[in-house]
Amino acid sequence: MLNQNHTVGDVMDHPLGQDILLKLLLQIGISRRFLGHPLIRRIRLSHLPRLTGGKVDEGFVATVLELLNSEPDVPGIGSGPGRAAWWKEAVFYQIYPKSFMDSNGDGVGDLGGILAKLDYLQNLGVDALWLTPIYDSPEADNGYDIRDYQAILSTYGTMADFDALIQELHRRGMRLIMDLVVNHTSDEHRWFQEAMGDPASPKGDYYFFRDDPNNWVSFFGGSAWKRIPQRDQWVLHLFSERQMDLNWDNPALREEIFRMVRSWLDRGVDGFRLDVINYISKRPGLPPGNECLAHISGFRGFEHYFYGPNLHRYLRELRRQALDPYEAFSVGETPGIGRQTAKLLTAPPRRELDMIFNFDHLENPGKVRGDDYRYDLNYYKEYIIPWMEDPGGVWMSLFYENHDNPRMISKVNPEPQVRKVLAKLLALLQMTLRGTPFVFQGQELGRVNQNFTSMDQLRDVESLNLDQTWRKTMGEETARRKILTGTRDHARVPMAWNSDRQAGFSEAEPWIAQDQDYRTWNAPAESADPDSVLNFYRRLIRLRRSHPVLVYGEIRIRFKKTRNLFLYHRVSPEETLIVECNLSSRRIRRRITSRSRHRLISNYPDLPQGWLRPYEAILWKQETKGKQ
Ligand code: TEU
Repeated sequence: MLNQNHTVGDVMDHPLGQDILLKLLLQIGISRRFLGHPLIRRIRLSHLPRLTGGKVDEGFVATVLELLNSEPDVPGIGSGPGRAAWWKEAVFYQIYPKSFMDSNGDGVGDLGGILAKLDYLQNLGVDALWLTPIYDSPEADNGYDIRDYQAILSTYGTMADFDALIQELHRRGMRLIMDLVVNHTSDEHRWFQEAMGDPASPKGDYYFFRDDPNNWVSFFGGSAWKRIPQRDQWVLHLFSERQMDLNWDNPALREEIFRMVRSWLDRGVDGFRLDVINYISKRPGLPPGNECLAHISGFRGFEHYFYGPNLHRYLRELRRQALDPYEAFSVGETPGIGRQTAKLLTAPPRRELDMIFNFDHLENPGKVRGDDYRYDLNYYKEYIIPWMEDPGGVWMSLFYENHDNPRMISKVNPEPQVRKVLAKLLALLQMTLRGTPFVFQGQELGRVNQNFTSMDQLRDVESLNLDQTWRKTMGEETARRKILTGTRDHARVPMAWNSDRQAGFSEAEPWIAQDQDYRTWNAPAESADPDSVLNFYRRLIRLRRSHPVLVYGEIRIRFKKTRNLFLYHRVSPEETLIVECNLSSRRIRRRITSRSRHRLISNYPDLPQGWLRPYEAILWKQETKGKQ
């Protein structure tokens, strides 16, 4: 048990402690090396409040100690790729159904649209699809507010359409994972309706009703509590006020969830992406959030649910009772989970999750979504190295984009002249690092952010709510700028299926409008151009399939400290491939030659000489002596 007399070094030696401290440093933009300093390591926790002038108070120390003492386990060792699995070999493709393809002319994408585009996806070479929620929902948060887990939202189609989609995917040797949103339901879910109407009913305890709210805040702005007059009480919602947090401590609720999960697996689903799954266990009593932590992290109360006391137990139950009997795959969306706790959540012997999504690489240290800056890819390299070198049983998910974030190209370098090489550099890294790539729709076309200029172009509940909250604290203009920069809607505009009006997405006015970029950057135009981003993805995905070393091979990173150069070997007894990249927009000196190497793919037409050009990226095959 750790206490006040232990030191910063002791906290760093604890898996959860290390993750928390590194996360906090990341948030304030201080290098992790700071915590390795012997003098810092020796500081006693009880001295922190005085030494930091109150920036870290006693409550902060007590909260961190409580968290640490709730996790007795330490990650195991072992760094190999583990057993073979389809989901390690697969390239996943994330579909945001609402914006993918509209087959019935109502301006909203649907299952029929996905079905109609399976040739495109198969041709791209992806193996598995992840669909964001398509369940029945009032769509307060585009489907992440589920009203009925057993039904399909009518604008997306019917259960028959869904069955047809699964069947057609399986016929093509492809797989489907669904989004499982079980941290919360819609306020229109019948459980919530029943709980609201009758506290004594079996569902009365399915949510967090309290006589008095605590100080936790919602991710979408404002308090995390909503007044429910029928019960003369308050109810907890970590997201919008129409997404009510489920009380996983209730065993009957867990049973219902597991049953529901099994019913989808019975239909043939191959696995799930589990929405904010690390939030499901809240600390009993829902204690108030610490102000110092809130100040650093931006979210008050987070420490009481991002790694709750029963998290491991509930994940194991879910796995044992629902996933394992079907050998179903799981990838958890886990904001705030670091490298050591990732091991505790995914190392195979622990039988919890197969993979997680960690988000620490999506912004540079000290930056948040909404900050207008240029993302330095050197940070991505720095971030990924320890995950690659000390996986501890973690199989990495490799991604830069999803439906919650602006486009990566725009973050790194929005200059149009580098767009294509940069898109290809990102693709090459994603397909050759060790882990499973998740491509977000449109990424394969090299899509970039929208030129949003006013709030009325946005549809996302997060953007609209934050606008209300932030304009009070930072003023209308600053709030607007931050939101237009970071809005999730950059990723949510319709796919670019052609250069016609509505981008070939729909016959009708789409539910969200987009700028004119699709007129040139669209699927058929790129399909016809051998040098396009789309064709680069196609070739890369095929290379990944024909070179298993890219999946199961060892990874050896070289020149780790050399800025702007990212160079690594993928090695197996059969072959060695080498990735050589320039992470910057300036030319850099090469450290290897092209001799005895055969170029498999690169983003410039000719071979490099002594220099790597802006964002140049090459995949080499090392020639073996006998074959020269
Ligand atoms: O996102 C959870 C999450 O923590 C963030 O990514 C969130 O979108 C936001 O950036 C917090 O500031 C998941 C889903 O991916 C997201 O679309 C949902 O809105 C959210 O959960 C609630 O279900």
